[in-house]
Amino acid sequence: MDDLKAKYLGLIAEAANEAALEDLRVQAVGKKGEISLKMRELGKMTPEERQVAGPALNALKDEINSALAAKKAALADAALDERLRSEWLDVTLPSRGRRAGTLHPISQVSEEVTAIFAELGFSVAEGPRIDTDWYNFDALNIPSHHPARAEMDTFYMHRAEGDNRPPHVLRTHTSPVQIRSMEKMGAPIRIICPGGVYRADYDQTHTPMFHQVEGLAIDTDISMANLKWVLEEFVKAFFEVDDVELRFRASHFPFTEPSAEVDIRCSWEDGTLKVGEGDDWLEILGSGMVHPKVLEAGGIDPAVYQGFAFGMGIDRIAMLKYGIPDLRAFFDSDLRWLRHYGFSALDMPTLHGGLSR
Ligand code: 2NM
Repeated sequence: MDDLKAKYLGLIAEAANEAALEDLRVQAVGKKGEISLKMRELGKMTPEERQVAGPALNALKDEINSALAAKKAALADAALDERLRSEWLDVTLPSRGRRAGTLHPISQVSEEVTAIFAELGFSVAEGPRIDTDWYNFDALNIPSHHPARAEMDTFYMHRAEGDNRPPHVLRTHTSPVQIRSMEKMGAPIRIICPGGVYRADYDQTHTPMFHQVEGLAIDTDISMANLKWVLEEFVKAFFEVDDVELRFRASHFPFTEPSAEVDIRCSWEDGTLKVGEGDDWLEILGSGMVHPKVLEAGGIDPAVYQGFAFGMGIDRIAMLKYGIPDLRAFFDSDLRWLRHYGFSALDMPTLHGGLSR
């Protein structure tokens, strides 16, 4: 028994970890452990022998169990000490300087456009991105079988069987907001509607979601001349140049009559755009006089009121102004891209402060 005791107390003292300790426990006092087997031999002993061996074996078993427990606690302490040493962290250190987030170029340009048109007396109107096909199409003089509906690559919302609400679409332009605003505010009205729009189209120059800003001015004495002046003021302010030349090309939209696409005089040198000079023309927007049927759909009397409207792509004018080559990168959420093209959130664009600095 002295040999057993010396052997196991020695092995326990040297056990390197809990697993080794558990192996020793099984070896010594487990069901078929060395000491348990000895205890089974008690039955074969004479009562006198048993009276001596029994308590001695029990005492040995107890001693080994306490040695196991003590070593287990010591190992756990050592493991904790090691964790505290290796996982130590000085929480009083100053934190690593964090980089402030930046405004996405689309947000920046939306703010710039809003600031310019605010100065011209336009307020901002917003509306739902999911709307009925009446607001998105019919009210804009695009009836059911009009080819413009097919050309728009519209996303239709799924409708469950038996759902007899009118069909809903992801708005393909922000014009439904203008119809809603006419209904709500009546005439005279001067608004711009910036926001995301959706068309099922995806290639180098198209993403299925993009951003538009549309403008609308309705009063009793509005003409294309007012449109031309407003757009000139806008282009000068937006591109931060003193002079621009606009070219109106006759065009067609269902919601305006007459309609015009507007180009600005520009030059491209080494891939950089210069607005207001050169021999190239850059198409930036569509516009026209609001069709009488559209005024009527908005609840405005076309015999009394008339107005102009225009629409342009925010993503596109952002690319032009800030020299961003790839449209699809706008929506990748690539942090390096955002750092490169992002704007300080604290420098809100204002006309007097300089739009973009
Ligand atoms: C464009 C081109 C021409 C337009 C029309 C309207 C509304 F709702 F007032 F009739 N909003 N925007 C319009 C007109 C949009 O985008 C190329």
